[in-house]
Amino acid sequence: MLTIAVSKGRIYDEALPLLAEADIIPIDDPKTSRKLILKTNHADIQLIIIRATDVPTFVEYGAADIGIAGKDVLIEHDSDNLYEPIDLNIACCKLMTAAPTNAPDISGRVRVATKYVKTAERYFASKGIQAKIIKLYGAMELAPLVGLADYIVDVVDTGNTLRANGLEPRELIMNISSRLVVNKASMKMKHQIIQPLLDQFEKTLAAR
Ligand code: PRT
Ligand code: MG
Repeated sequence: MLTIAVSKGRIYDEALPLLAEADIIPIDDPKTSRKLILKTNHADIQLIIIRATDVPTFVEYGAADIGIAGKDVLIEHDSDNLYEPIDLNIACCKLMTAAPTNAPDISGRVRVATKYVKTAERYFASKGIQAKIIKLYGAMELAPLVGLADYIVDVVDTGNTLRANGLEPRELIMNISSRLVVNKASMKMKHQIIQPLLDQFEKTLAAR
């Protein structure tokens, strides 16, 4: 059995055409089904539907052989125990700092709300800025509006969410896309099934 871990939503939506090109077609639709394991047109290939931030964990421990995860999630997960062979160039966005529109720069210690704690710590340290990082699990945009933080670190696509909350993007930390990740043991043990899949993904991406 080959198990592929993906998250519901934008990654699933953008991964479907890639999987289809590799002749992997899920039988159930996660939008209408509550199933967390989706059968495919192959009896020996299944998809598991999990939270985006959990994908590297499932793949690292071998509960999934392959996964698709955003680079934002992968750098925050911060593990050497995963192969990351292919940039799928899907679910693209930017990891950025943001602050209330026109707010002056803060001198001295800043407070930063984010779910990307490690990444934010590294970023502000690399800039020589002292930062108190405040871990949140969502609605980061709210933090500066209610005085919890001076900045947020979050992924930005259109910028509409920032604007709707009176915030503006400031510094680009990193361009983000989703990557294929592979469990190291699976790469060896299931090479016969995984390698052709990787080749097909490469081929599809090269033709885009
Ligand atoms: O939603 P959930 O809490 O389950 O987890 P998640 O938000 O991590 O998952 P999901 O599916 O929303 O995102 C999965 C991956 O998609 C992320 O890890 C990113 O790599 C990538 N991605 C691409 C994005 C976006 N674009 C994006 N715009 N992830 C999140 N957003 C959110 C952002 O957090 C903000 O709330 O969308 C809002 C900003 O969008 P704009 O268009 O208003 O700028
Ligand atoms: Mg989300």
